[in-house]
Amino acid sequence: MKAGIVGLPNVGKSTLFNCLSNAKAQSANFPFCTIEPNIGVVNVPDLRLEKLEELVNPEKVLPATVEIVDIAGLVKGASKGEGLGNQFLGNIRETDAILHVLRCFDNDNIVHVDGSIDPIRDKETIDIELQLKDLETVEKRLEKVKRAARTGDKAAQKEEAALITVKEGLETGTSVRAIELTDSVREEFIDMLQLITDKPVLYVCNVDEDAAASGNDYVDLVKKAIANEDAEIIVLAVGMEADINELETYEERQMFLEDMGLKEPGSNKLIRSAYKLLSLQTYFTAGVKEVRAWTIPVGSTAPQAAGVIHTDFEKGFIRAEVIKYDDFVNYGSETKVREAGKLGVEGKEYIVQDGDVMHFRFNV
Ligand SMILES: Nc1nc2c(ncn2[C@@H]2O[C@H](COP(=O)(O)OP(=O)(O)OP(=O)(O)O)[C@@H](O)[C@H]2O)c(=O)[nH]1
Ligand SMILES: [Mg+2]
Repeated sequence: MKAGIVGLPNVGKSTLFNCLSNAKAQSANFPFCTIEPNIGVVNVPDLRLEKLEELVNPEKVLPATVEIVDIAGLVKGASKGEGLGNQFLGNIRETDAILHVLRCFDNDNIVHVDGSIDPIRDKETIDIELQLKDLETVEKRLEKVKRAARTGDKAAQKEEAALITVKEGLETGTSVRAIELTDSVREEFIDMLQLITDKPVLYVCNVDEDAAASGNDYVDLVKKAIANEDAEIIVLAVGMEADINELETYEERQMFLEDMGLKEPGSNKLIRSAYKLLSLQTYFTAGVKEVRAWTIPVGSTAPQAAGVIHTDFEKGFIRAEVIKYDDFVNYGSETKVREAGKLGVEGKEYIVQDGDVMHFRFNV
């Protein structure tokens, strides 16, 4: 999974990047601090993986990962070449989700490019720039398709109609994800354009330390504004989280969190929300060589899940041996689960459940 961070300049995007990833991005109190995109890999935190490690004692443990891309801030007019952000929007075209950072904290010392704190206005500014960027993509495609449509090409005519619907939606300020299109039209003509406003979005309200646990008035406004959007929202004190991430030991970090009235680091919360937003879940493989977490869409069949490891596993799928995570932990080992008759043997139709410990049989 890959996620791109967007927002106005100086709202805390690179600070968020730093609290998620171990790669360090430069963050500073001036707009357009970031020019070249920062790319980092974040391990998906999962306590179950640690438990499996304890039980299996493998040579190595591989958590699921998420790739994060932090780009320059966007400003009004970005799509017309204002600021820096627009030229980097291409870097988030290939992501699966957008993390939209909104400044929800007061602080006269931290410059706001539009002079005041107003997350709703900021959100609109960004939405419009992203929509204009998509409009550019759609218009380019439309030019090509129009020619083919004029020659009587039926598929081109269908595509032309779809593109015109999207174009008109974007022109009236609607993000592509909210434009009414049938699933088949989306699949056939729209998905391949990788439009930015078609991607699922997670709003990250960046608040002060004292609002980390319970939010503030700005957050309430954002919640209201996005009530009709099919989006996720989380509240994070991004600056504080980045400080916590700097601490050396797990114990130190835990103590800091407790002092702030928080149970876990914001990065956990964020990744959980992103999984929910994208309807993703985790299954495990647990051998002595390697214990590993894999990411799959909710509803995946056993062969599809196997395909994430290797396409041969999917093509040559015979069956899957499945242990429920709780059984693995309660019985303590694969052998004991087997002896207790709790190991499931599943075929091609099996729908993998979150936390399943899987072993695939296949031939190539
Ligand atoms: N008080 C406070 N300051 C913050 C918070 N988050 C970020 N900052 C500060 O805001 C400034 C800008 O943060 P960055 O993360 O560099 O912002 P950015 O969105 O990446 O900015 P550009 O790269 O310029 O687009 C830095 O000085 C941060 O320390 C926060 O939650 N609270
Ligand atoms: Mg930055």
